Amino acid sequence: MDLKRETATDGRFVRQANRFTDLIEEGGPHPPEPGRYQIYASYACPWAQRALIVRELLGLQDVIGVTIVDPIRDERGWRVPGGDPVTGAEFLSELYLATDPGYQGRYTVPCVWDRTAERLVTNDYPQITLTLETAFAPWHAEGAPDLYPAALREEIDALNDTVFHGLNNGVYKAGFATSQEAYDEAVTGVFATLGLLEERLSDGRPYLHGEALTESDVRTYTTLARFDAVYHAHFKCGIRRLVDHPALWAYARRLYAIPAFRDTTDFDHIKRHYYVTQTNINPTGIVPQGPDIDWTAP
Ligand SMILES: N[C@@H](CCC(=O)N[C@@H](CS)C(=O)NCC(=O)O)C(=O)O
Repeated sequence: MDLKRETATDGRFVRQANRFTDLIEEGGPHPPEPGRYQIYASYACPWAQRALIVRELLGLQDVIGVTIVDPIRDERGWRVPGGDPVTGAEFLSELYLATDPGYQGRYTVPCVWDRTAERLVTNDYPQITLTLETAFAPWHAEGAPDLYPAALREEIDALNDTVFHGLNNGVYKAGFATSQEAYDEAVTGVFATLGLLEERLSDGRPYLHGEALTESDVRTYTTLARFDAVYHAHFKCGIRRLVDHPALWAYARRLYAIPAFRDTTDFDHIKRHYYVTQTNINPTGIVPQGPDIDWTAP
């Protein structure tokens, strides 16, 4: 994994911008339609798992397809084992290059392919879940949760921003830092954010915004699910573990008990992907055993 382009001169990790940011929206070139869009995702990837969770929570499985890539990536990027039934692609790069032959960034999941236009619409991960929640509302299953209720959007956006910088991307900033200062700053931010969330949940509320499950819970969960298994050691986020935060750990297990969260959490893909693929920070590619954690404990 070559991160030169995403490393600042002071050793900080600076994530690349999302190249494809078209919207799926009524009246635009990519209108919402059942059967038209395919999501490419890895169970290993926290950004992609968000989309998998939301798709299942909203009951959109028959409306939007999913192709899961192999957790191990080599220099050719993500691979579709056996080839993609929708496009025939063997590598995700084929979809990026079919859409933009001059594309030079990383070929990332999640991304969404338009089967009618035969091009990528978006790899803009924060927008993908919001699109499923809003543009696809006419196809939500009966009784599906409203993950992005109009009355709470400002609060949700604000918390998502804190969680992104301090936690979702914070662990990457710690893991990919190439200077002590950059690492120290990032890891301090990660644990400050965990502390903040721990405190927020300590009043006994089941979810971050109260009684109702929202987009903020989805975004927080995918980092928590990887925390002790990967980020604690591999990304050097070692000050404390998730299980050392009683309210957060109970909250993470509460989410794991929901099928959409549990079904899309694959600890084997997660561990093999990070430890085998990110040889810049784990040159031997050895996948550690453990930790022995019971996510199903009551
Ligand atoms: N699209 C975003 C976030 C998605 C992302 O980073 N996905 C990772 C997996 S967690 C990926 O696909 N990486 C491919 C690569 O590094 O070649 C980005 O470009 O930073």
